Amino acid sequence: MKNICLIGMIMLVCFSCKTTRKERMPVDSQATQETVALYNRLFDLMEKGIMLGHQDDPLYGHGWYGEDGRSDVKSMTGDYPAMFGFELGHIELGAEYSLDSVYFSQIKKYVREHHARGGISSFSWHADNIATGNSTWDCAQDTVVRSILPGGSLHSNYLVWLDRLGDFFLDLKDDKGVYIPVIFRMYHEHTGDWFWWSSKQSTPDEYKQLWVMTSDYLRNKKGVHNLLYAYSSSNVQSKEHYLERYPGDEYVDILGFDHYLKGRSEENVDQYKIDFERNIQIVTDCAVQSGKLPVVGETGEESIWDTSYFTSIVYPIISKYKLGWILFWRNAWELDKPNHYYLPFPGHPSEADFKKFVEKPLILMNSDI
Ligand code: BMA
Repeated sequence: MKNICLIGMIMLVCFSCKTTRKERMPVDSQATQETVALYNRLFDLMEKGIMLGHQDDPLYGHGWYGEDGRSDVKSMTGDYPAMFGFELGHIELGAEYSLDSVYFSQIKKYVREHHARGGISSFSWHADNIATGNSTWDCAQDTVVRSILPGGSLHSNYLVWLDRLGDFFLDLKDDKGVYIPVIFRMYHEHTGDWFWWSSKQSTPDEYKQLWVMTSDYLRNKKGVHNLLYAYSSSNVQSKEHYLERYPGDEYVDILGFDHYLKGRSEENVDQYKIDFERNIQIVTDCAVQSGKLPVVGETGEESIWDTSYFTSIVYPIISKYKLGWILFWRNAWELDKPNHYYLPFPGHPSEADFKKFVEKPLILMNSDI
């Protein structure tokens, strides 16, 4: 009898552990079953390692544009990154292509292909400034967010933009017509001051309202239920700083930050290491407390001057933490941006270092997931 009780108790404990592990629910209570599965898979994958992400990876790279099947990462390592980042800027205008001259139809195609081989896609959105008609970086006013909130003069115009955004997500379906779950890292780097939604351009309360309005509209009005929502600050100093504009646990699934190594001096490298690690510490602490997934939303060193950047700067820091992924920014194809790349390409002096980084068992590529 005693033994039976003991076995029963063990089974109960195991069962409840299993159910707790399976019970991670995204903030959208109507999230599709594939979206719930993706959220849980992300936590499982985090136990295995850190996924490599690269912005716009299959669309173009250093010195090429629109060559089906090509990727700078694949050319060097033989595999795609586990995660693709994509950019939606200008979807709000009803344009056919993004601010980086990429057709949205091509983005959908690569999301589908990547999904079919087990890969994951994440989206950023450099939306234009609706008040001036200028770019996302037009941040001379501190009234744009206020004007698009309910009651604001541009509210209804902005809802048209959200309609177009929502329609894009609703068009992400696999060949059986099932919605493909993706990550939406919206209104990113908001603790900086270079976007119209940033810290000098809106109050914390306005930013939170913007977040809530956007996700409520996508979920409840547009019926978009294939998104996981990622919150991604820029470089922050403390937990309080990180959470100052946080819309709340019921609106965010994933916690991240964006921070870059800028400049070639030793001093800058040292400062980057300190800032990068502090941000990882803040994000992982907050994520553990709230049960969210911690990630590095964006990072990199433009042109990768430091030929041991990946193995001697990034790896020693990230390998101390549990992180869902680390996403490196794009390798621009534009002829007027020859130095705008954040991962190497064949023949680049940092290629060998990047390959060593990717070969680490902790770094997960497409075939590892
Ligand atoms: C920035 C730069 C820009 C680009 C924008 C959106 O960081 O790469 O050239 O237009 O992201 O992708």
